Amino acid sequence: MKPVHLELRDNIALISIDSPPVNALSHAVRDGLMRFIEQADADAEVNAIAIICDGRTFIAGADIREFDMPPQAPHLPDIVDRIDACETPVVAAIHGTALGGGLEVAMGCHYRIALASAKLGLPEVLLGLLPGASGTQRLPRLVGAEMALNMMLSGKPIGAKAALDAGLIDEVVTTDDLAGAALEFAATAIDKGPRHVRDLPVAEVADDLFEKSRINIAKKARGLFSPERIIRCVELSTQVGYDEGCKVERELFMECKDSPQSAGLRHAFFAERTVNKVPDISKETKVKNIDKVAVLGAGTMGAGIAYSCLNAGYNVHLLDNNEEGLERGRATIHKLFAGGIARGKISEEKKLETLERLSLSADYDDVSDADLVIEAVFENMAIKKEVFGKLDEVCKQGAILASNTSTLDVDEIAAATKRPQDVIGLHFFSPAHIMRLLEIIRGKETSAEVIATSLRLTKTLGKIGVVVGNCFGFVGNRMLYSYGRENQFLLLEGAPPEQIDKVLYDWGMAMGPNAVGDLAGLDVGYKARQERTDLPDDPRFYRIADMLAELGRYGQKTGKGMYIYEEGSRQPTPDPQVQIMIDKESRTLGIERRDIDAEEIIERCIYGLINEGAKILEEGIALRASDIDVIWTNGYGFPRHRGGPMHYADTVELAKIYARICEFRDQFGAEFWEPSELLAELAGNGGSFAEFDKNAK
Ligand code: 3H9
Repeated sequence: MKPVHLELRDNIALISIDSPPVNALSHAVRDGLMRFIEQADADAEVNAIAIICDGRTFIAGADIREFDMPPQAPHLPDIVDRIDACETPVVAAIHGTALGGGLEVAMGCHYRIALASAKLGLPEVLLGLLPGASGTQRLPRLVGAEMALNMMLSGKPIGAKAALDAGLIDEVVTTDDLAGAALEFAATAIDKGPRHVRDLPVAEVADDLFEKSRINIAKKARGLFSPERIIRCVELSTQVGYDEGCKVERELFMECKDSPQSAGLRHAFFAERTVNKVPDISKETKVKNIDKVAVLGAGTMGAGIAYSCLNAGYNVHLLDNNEEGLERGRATIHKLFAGGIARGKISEEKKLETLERLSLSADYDDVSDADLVIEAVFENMAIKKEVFGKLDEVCKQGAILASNTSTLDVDEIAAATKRPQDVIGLHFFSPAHIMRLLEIIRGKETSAEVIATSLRLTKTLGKIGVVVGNCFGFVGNRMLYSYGRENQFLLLEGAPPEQIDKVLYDWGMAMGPNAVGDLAGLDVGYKARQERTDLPDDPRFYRIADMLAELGRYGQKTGKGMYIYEEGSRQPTPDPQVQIMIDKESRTLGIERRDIDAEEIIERCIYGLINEGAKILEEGIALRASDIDVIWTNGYGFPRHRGGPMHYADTVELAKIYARICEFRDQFGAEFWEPSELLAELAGNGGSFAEFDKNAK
């Protein structure tokens, strides 16, 4: 079926686009749109044209999947200009989201109307792009350069009311009948005639607008390629004519589109949508109804999870084993609400209304009617088993019993109950109300219904859930061990903590590993390592982290860890005492210290991650390489513009990575650097993780 239709209603041409799921501007849509615009404009019977979309949304942008293929005419900029050039007035009728190329089509129209619920934006920056179909030249003409810059640099859409106030649209439609409103508006536009956005002047701007903007993005959009180019285009819109501005926009758009950053960000976009595809879960899989959620353990994590569930609309019961714990949990939740209010995310009334859905107690009987229980007690197997044994006794049949374990064996926890099919791991990341990632760990016996319900839960919480298999540390924390291990070895071999942190931060990580350790608390990793019996018997393994923890230097919370922190500050300052300690330990262990360059730091830490990621894939713990990427970009501060560790590996080439890992094995030992068999195989036949994913589908 053709995705674009034309119908004549009382001398008004109604062009409708029907290309599910989001009416993206694929070649077929562009072709149909161009043809019908030309046909309608040439038709003497047609007095006005309205463009409208079927389905859930107006055009959500260019078809991102086509960016990897050679461009095919008609090109979007030409379509937008052709719409603008119509002698017959053209109206865009918007519902859902008009994004990117979709908003550019709308701005090519002479008028725009939108339902009150509609959202309009230019989110190209989130894909490493800039608006490439005259958006950088049109938006400033409609809303002014400053607001246009804000919209393009943040990528955030605005609502219909704000769009009306700013001059981006001409009317907010108050009925549900958008097509009717479009025809009505088009009839009134016949007398007004076309209003060409390209001919509008750009209002005067403050002298320092662009300079300030550049300073701002240097901090906020560290290392990103497209934001500076967006500024350049918008600045041009204030300096040169429309055609000249569009010419430069086109050149810069192509540069962005062909950049590795945009490829990485596009990969991240699709990877986050692919995680929902789990082989044995389909739309037909039954989903349990969740109304009451019980959270066990009122520590920071438990309270954060409770807060997220409350905000998602669930009834929440927070359980702890004593009054003191409950008081602490209650105080944390109130603090989180206060933060939300201060940031304007929630009102005082809404807070009070939401808190009515919260109850707290120390009595297990109060969770007996919960549909979902999330256990967030200490990361200790004996305690978890005791808790799950109790839950098995009190909880109603069919309730989901979830553990927020970050490392432990979910099957062993499930074995403490007589209903392993209802037990699952839901690994939240800290702070739970902010971090979007949730690892969903399926045990051997976890039912499809419980997994499908957990996926639904993550959506309701506004998070991204990735289904993974059961092994120590699952995907994220298991890989973190290799990354952290190399960091620790590098310290002993001669790289100071601040050098390692700077190199990895400059490479794009949100923070360096040593600063992260201090933030998370060095005692946390220490305790986890103490619990394990399977760690390598190598005195260098996490040696410095262990020594610091044993000295009570836990990081930010004690004012000292790998770094020192001034009272009330989170700013790490290198501590000469720590360097003396590391130097001494290197000597004790007989390790010769040397100068280590940035390349080696990056390769050791990142290739360590990739090798472990490949082993995880090979063992079937992750379904796809792209799932691993979603976990690392959303849970561990891996630079999104590099797509994730596995996508990054593809960009370097697997053969090169494999060869380097073999060198590391020969230099540092097979215990830590045995190459993954899958990596060896893919490297050997010129393969990639992207192909592996395609074949796995
Ligand atoms: C652009 O326009 C460049 C121009 O300036 C210049 C060009 C010359 N293309 O997110 P969902 C798929 S750049 C192809 O789950 P929601 C998506 O993969 C573009 N496919 O739904 C998924 O597929 P599947 C600027 C797309 O309701 C399905 O649609 N525009 C596109 O939560 C549903 O998506 C953007 O950046 C696309 N453009 O959210 C908008 N968009 O079912 C990007 C979606 O197979 N899109 N798909 O997994 C979005 O932000 C959200 O998808 C949207 C809907 C808000 C629209």
